[in-house]
Amino acid sequence: MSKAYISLGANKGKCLENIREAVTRIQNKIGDLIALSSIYQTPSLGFEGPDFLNACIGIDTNFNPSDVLEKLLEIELAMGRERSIQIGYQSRSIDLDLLFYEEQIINTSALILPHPRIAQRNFVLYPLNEINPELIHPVLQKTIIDLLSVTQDKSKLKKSPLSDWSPACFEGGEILIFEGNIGVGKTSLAQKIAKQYQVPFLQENFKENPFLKKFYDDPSTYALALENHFMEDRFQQFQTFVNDRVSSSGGVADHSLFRSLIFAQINLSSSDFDAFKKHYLECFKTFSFPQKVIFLKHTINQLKKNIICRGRPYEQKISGEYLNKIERGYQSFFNGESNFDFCDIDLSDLNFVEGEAAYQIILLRIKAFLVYGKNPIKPRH
Ligand code: PH2
Ligand code: MG
Ligand code: MG
Repeated sequence: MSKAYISLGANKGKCLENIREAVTRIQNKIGDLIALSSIYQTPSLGFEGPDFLNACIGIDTNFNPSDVLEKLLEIELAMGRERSIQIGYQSRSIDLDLLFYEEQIINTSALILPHPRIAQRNFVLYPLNEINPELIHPVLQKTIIDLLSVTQDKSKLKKSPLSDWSPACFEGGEILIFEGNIGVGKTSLAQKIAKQYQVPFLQENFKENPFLKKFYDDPSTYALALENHFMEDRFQQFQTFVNDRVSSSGGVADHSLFRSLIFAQINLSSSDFDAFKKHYLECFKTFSFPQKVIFLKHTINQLKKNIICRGRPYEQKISGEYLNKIERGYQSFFNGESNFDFCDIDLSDLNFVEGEAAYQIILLRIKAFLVYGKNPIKPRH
């Protein structure tokens, strides 16, 4: 897999739709989306014409640079890009430029890499800086953020008011769910995202489960009561949350309904689990809702640290072995799942609580997933 960065621009026709469609086509034909900038409204540079909308994306691809270029041109053509023999730039319905392909430097008549005018163009530098400020230009040997600070381009960019790819997921009333192991950071991240997008937030009601403390003291005695209580509570909470939303706007939750299945399978005897699952499926038949799921991952060691750090006394007994079992439970659940969109985000080198940069990277991934969720984005490493 190689990393490539592409600039998208349009100043003719339905620009926003064209840019969105181009990203979908790139994702289907060239590679997985790993980062997606905001959309900027930019004055046309180098010729008289309407303002552009510009954005940049990062992808992981198995194609070589000239194949990527060829496919970008095919997409431009398929989307009705016209090139006239007129000299100089013309307005265009879509323009897709290959900016970088790993650190490759290429200089042929068909392809120049990196793209020769990156450093002179705010409409490229701004969105690139948003998705990877530390990316090094292999010819100029400067980072994007450094290029931005010295560029001669004085043009002013506005983050497009149409922008942020307006998460279609929320518009359509879907619930974005954060899932993952105990202590992975579901609540903190989900809360931050809900605030960012100003959508309602549903938080797990764990404090009111009277069996939780008892379960950690004596798992086998209290497992069934615990899991039943959680399941009923979760169905009830989700029902209220989904029904109460204003005009079916979306929402964010820090847990799922299926969390009950994953934990129950680990904690219950197999006969208890069979009955439990039957009950779950019956409830699920009468109540389900559109959802997108983000599966957060962390190392077991970090989970343990987080659990110590948040200091809930009854959780301090949780063993690495139990956390491992839960992690495997999630893995096998997602491996078998095809009923909803999900993507995983590995938080092991992304501390979003302390680092704003890490949070921004996570946000970009989530945005890409919300807009183009059909093919889950892959983690960078
Ligand atoms: N593309 C050009 C020339 N000028 N100006 C803006 N603002 N955005 C562009 O994408 C752009 C341009 C040539 O491809
Ligand atoms: Mg161009
Ligand atoms: Mg071009």
